[in-house]
Amino acid sequence: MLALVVASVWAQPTPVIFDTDMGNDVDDALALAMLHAFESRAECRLIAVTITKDNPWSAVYVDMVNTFYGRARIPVGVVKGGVTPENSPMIQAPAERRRADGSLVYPRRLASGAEAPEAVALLRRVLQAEKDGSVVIVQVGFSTNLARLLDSPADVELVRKKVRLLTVMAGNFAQPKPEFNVQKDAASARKLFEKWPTEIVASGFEIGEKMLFPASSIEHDFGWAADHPVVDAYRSYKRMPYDRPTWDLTAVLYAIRPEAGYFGLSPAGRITADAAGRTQFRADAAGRHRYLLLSEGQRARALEALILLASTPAEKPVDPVYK
Ligand SMILES: [Ca+2]
Repeated sequence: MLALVVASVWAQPTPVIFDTDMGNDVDDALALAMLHAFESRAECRLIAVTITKDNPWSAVYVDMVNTFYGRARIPVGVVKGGVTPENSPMIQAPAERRRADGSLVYPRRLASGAEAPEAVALLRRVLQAEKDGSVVIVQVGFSTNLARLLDSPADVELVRKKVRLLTVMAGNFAQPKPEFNVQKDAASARKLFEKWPTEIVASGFEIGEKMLFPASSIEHDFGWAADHPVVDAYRSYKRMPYDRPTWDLTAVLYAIRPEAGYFGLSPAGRITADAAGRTQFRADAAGRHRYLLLSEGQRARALEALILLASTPAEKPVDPVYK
């Protein structure tokens, strides 16, 4: 009983920044839904979303999802001169949906990503406002924004002071193959692993690949909303039904519940990346990097948590269905 009281006094919601290439794969959308579930449970506080896909629909879609979950106040920052500018139906189709009367199915603040602030300035501003050693950053796209934050010594100092942990979905620690998030902006990924001043935990390609988000969950677990922007994204990304690896979701789960035993951890070491987008890990007791491990015994429990969190009803859904 005493332990419960103490826990409730001390368990402050983790301030989180979500840095995403929203639009390139549907796991980013499910990962953002998980963060909203964690915020509803007072386990996290989403202080900003920053985007590394240089497409105007990315910020619009993120803002739509935040608004859908009742959190339109969350600032969204965008990359300038970033990679993967191509359009993507998973973000554009839900953003363009309208009702018979012409109104948007998913209202939002931003009409275009062009209205959003630049990501690095936003990162600086939100970090300055938080307590020292408190912020967790989850990077599930390219390293463009975070690498740019390392360009000024004052910002490196700011990161060192404010950030407790950076989790990244990046790399492959099972096979020496290029991984998309590293490959698309390898210069920034290399800089991040070389210079980022806090602990980094990486969820490699091989972790999310072992746990597939099931199409059946999309079809059955989101019935609490007549229209759901994440369901629409999933249906627009590929032809249903399909199961999809949970890459970005795993980085969120570890970031918010690092002590829950969903995953194992490698020894401490140093991650490096080459120009082709391959990562390498060298164990080193003085290193600040680790990567996630997943045993057969951990797999079912972790996947169930990902599904339950991604499909958790909004506190005040925009368009609730009471059946
Ligand atoms: Ca991603």
